[in-house]
Amino acid sequence: MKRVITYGTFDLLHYGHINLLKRAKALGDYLVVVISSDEFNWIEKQKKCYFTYEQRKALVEAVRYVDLVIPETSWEQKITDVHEYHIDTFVMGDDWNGKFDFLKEEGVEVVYLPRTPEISTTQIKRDLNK
Ligand code: C2G
Repeated sequence: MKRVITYGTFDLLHYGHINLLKRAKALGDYLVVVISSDEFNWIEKQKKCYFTYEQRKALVEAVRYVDLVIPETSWEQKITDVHEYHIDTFVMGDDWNGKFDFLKEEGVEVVYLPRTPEISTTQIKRDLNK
């Protein structure tokens, strides 16, 4: 059983997120998705989410590629997460390219996947405000 993990905010869930989750699941058999808590988003990423953590969790849990959703409350938890959940592969979109290579020292394969162009939560908000 190959276990994959990925992290994100996943606010206003869109096809770019789904494309990432689909490709992440294709790299193994079990996908853990770590969703940023409301506090983590605000304090660490200055992101104000439209949907609360619970709402974002419910949406991502409904995606067929996802097996488990847990909260992201710190930047540092990745190292403990990969051991606690016996992760083989860590996946992120390539806007994070190189940022998490330290996880290779934990024996984890680190994969950066191309982002889906044109779509983002920020773009959706911008378009809706026009
Ligand atoms: N993504 C993508 N294509 C898009 C938009 C997002 O592939 N058009 C990917 C991102 O690269 C990321 C995932 O979808 O891998 C989630 O994106 P966000 O919700 O924007 O996550 P982010 O705020 O980058 O949080 O500790 C890591 C952070 O929690 C990542």
